[in-house]
Parts: sequence; structure tokens; C-alpha cells
Amino acid sequence: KAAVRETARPAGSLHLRAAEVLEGNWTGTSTVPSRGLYPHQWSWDSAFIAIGLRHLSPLRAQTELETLLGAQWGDGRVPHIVFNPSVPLDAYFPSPDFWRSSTAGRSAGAPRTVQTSGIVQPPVHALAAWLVHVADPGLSRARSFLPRIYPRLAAWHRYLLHRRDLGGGGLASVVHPWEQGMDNAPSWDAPLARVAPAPARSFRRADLDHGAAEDRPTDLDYGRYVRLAADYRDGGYADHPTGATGSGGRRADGFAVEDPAFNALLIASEHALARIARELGATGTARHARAERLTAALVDRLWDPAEGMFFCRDLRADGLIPERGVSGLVPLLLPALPRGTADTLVATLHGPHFGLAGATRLVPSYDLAGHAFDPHRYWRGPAWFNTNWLLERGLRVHGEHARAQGLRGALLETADTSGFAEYVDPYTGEACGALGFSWTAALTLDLLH
Ligand code: 9YW
Repeated sequence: KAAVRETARPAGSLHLRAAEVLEGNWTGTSTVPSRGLYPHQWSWDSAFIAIGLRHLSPLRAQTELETLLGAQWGDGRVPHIVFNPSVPLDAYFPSPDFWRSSTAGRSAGAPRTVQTSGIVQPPVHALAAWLVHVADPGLSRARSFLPRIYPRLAAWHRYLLHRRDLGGGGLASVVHPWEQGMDNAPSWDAPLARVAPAPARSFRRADLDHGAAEDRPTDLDYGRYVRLAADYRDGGYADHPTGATGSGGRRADGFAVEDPAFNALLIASEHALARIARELGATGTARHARAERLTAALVDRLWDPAEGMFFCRDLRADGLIPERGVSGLVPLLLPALPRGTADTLVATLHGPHFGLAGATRLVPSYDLAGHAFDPHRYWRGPAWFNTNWLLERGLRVHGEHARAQGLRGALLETADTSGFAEYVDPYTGEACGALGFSWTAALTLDLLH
């Protein structure tokens, strides 16, 4: 709290303005990430939003997660977008008529009444559900919040750990860069280069109506995103785990990547699910043990001791992708990380590639010295509030309280001066992308409490 008072603006007004952003982006059943750019419900956004919303209204925070999980598919997947039927089709691309979830996703159990995308996003939901519960256990119990959502969260994790174990090593894979949430991160360049782009004239980018082209992914990136999503849709959104087909995970085409942040969030959520199970009368021991096994698998498959961080594994090329992205630092969140691994990650965070507490205000999304670094282009350099919030938490998990406090102060200050920007220049804190961005406001509220 002291760090807030040291800034020019009083804490009360920062709190109030963050609350106003969330109020303005609330639709009645969920929160849009941003009014202009992202007018529907996004999966991992909603989890981060609920984490902040619990301090304003635990009821709204519970509702946020219930709305998202209400659109879960029969196979357990939680879609990355739940579409608002009252928003015009051309407001966002790809729209429901591209995904065609209720028809193309029928055999995977897509809901009939609500339109969704068919891909997923990082599983932050069980972590969010637990944090929402502890904010007001009385309300949570009165509404049977946990008993109602626990089976859905368990099915979600089951989907990821079984249907999405494409590499056969226990970790979940993403089949599209949008699934990992860091759309145009340089880690995707090599696996995406194998994808034939859809012709630029076959789709219209609604995002360019709202964002500066030089801050957004390129048209070539978009052509490849569209091709991958269309192919997945045309295959009925079916997954091909190695165990199920004997060869699915080793196909040479397509896109299949084990990502450190995606899996770290799954593991953190598995620990949270253990706590939820315990609250509901089970022991939770098996889930904690599974989370520890998954942490060991993460280190085994994605840790690079020479580079001192985690990397993505490209299953098609069968190797680590040598691009330093913030995703490779997010496993700091995990309590069962070996001490030496955690210490090395803390050193990497403060070293020349990420520059925390030195060259940069906030942790950039990509290596400051990397060949693809661009301080303004989306996930190729700018600092994002959700990843920085995760790292602040990770520093505290490993007892680095002073460093966590420094990062917390920088986050609050930058959220304030940038107008709750979607992302910022990591050196200057200059706002990029949309303003009044929901997870920026929500995580500000969480840090203020
Ligand atoms: C898009 C909503 C989403 C985030 C993603 C971010 C962006 C959607 O916006 O993707 O159209 O590019 O990359 O992480 O969930 O805020």
C-alpha cells in the first residue's frame, strides 16, 4: 500500500477509476475486455477480471466465471470467446459465422444456444474461482458457487491433460497461437512459417478499425491464424492425442506447441482445484500430487539450464524454440519449482534480456536484445499487465518480497499514467493498444488490496 501513496495520485482515486473501467465494460452477465476492440467475452480475460472484480462485487465475479463456464463444450473445452448475440457480426473478426461452433463443433459437444469460438485460452479459471471464493466465502457457500463450478473446472482440466496431451509427455499443447494468448509472440514464427496463409482477400480485419496497424500483428500473421483456425474447424475441432491415435502428435503439418505459461497456469489452477476439492470435503491430495508431477514434467520438457529460462517446445519439429519470451518466466508462479530453478528465473528476470528494475519499468513480453524485439508491437516487446501480475505473484511465492513490492509499485503507477492501457512500451510506460482495458483495471484493483 505504501507504494501507492508515494505516487502523485491518491490510492482512492486510482481504485475508483479502475472500478469505473470495469463498470463501463460490464454487460450484465460478463465483462468485455475493451468496448471497441473486443466486444465479446474472452476466456482468460474473464479469469483475470474476476480476480479484480471480487474486491468490488463478489457476486459479479462469480457471475463472470459462471457465464464463461456456461458455454463449456461437452468434451470439456472452455472456448476462448463467448459471443454476445447483440453485437453486429462485423464488429469483430473472426465472428460466429467463421467458427460455426454449433454445427462444426457438434461432435465435440459445442453448446446449441450460445455461439463460441472452437479454440481455448490459458486455464487461469480454477485459480480465479478459488480467489473469488476466498473473497467472500459466505456468499460463495450461500450460492453453492464451488459445488456448481467444480465439475466444470475438473472437466476442463481433464480435456487439457488428456485430449491436448499431443506430445505424450503429460503437458497440454496449444494448436493455435491465439490459444496461448500471446498472439504474435516471436516463439510462434518458426512453427507458423510452415502454415500456408489464407488469402488476404478472404477475410476482413476488424481489429484495424480500432488499433494502429504498427501496434498489431501483420496481415501475413493473420492469414496464417485464419488458415489454422479454419483447418481445425473443418476437422470438427477434433484433437489427436498421441495415445489415442498412435501418431497424432507426430504429424508433420499443422501447429502443436507446448508452452511454459499455458502449462504453468494449468498447474497453478490444479493446485487451486485441490483447495476447492478440500473445501468441498475431499482431501485434494491427489490433485496437489498431480500438480507436482506436472511441475516436474514442465522442467523436464521445457527448461533450458544454459539459458536460465523455459522455452516453447515445437512438437512438429521436435525441439525447443530458442526465442526468449515472457512465457518462459511465468512458471515462477509454481510453488513446487526446484529452489535453484526459481533462483535462476529471478536472475533472468533482472538480467539483460528482461531488464526488470534496471532498463525497464515492467517486464517486456519479449527479449530486449532479441532480433524481433519491437517495443510497440503487441506481444513482440511491449509489457502487459497480466504477465507482470503473474510474475509479481511468482516473486512472492518464492519469498522475493522486496522485488515483488518494486514490481507492484511500477504496475500501479503505469496502470494509472497509461489510462489502464492494454499494453505499454516497457521502457517508457507509454500506452499502446486500447485504453480502459479490463484486465489492467482488474489487476490494479487486486494489487491495491
Ligand atoms: C485478438 C482479448 C484478447 C486477449 C489476448 C490478446 C488479444 C485477440 O485480445 O487477442 O483479436 O487479437 O492477444 O491475449 O485475450 O483481450
